[in-house]
Amino acid sequence: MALLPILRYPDARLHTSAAPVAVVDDGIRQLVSDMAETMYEAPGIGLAATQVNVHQRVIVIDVSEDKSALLALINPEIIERDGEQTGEEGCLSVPGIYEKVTRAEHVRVRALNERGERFELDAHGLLAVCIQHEVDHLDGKVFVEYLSSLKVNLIKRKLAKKARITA
Ligand code: K1U
Ligand code: ZN
Repeated sequence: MALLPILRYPDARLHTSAAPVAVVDDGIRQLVSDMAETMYEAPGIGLAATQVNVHQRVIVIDVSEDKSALLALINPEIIERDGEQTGEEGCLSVPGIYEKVTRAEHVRVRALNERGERFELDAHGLLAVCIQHEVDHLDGKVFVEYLSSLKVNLIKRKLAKKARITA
């Protein structure tokens, strides 16, 4: 097990489009395990491999209260989206920033599990939001890119100031 360093926005590597996983092997299972440990320690409810500078299509999510429902999605594909919900989102790569984003209320996702088996999952509410947020990371998109350029510039200035203080 290992804690992985998380890239911070506006690191250009967060804009990399991740490649599909060819084979779900022990290396991928180790990545899932390290990502889960990193997500729980942060703490967060999701993490995409992109955020730990691994550009393969792997995400982990746990939206349960007691960290009892770890979900690993390998090569996730959102195959249905409907409805609309607006809620505050955070991001471990954009620490301390929470902003409202509108997303689909329901998604159906197809993915591989840690054994390389294909499965489909219907998600609503927070789980649906988290899946959309993490799949965006794999496509090189960070949630602040849904905001106005005015807000994005403010956020960049805030993060730069924080980085100067903590350096
Ligand atoms: O991808 C990430 O950066 C993780 C992110 C996931 C997410 C949160 C909220 C809406 C959409 C996606 C986070 O986990 S931010 C931290 C957070 O939300 C949280 C932290 C501790 C307890 C509960 C939530
Ligand atoms: Zn994020």
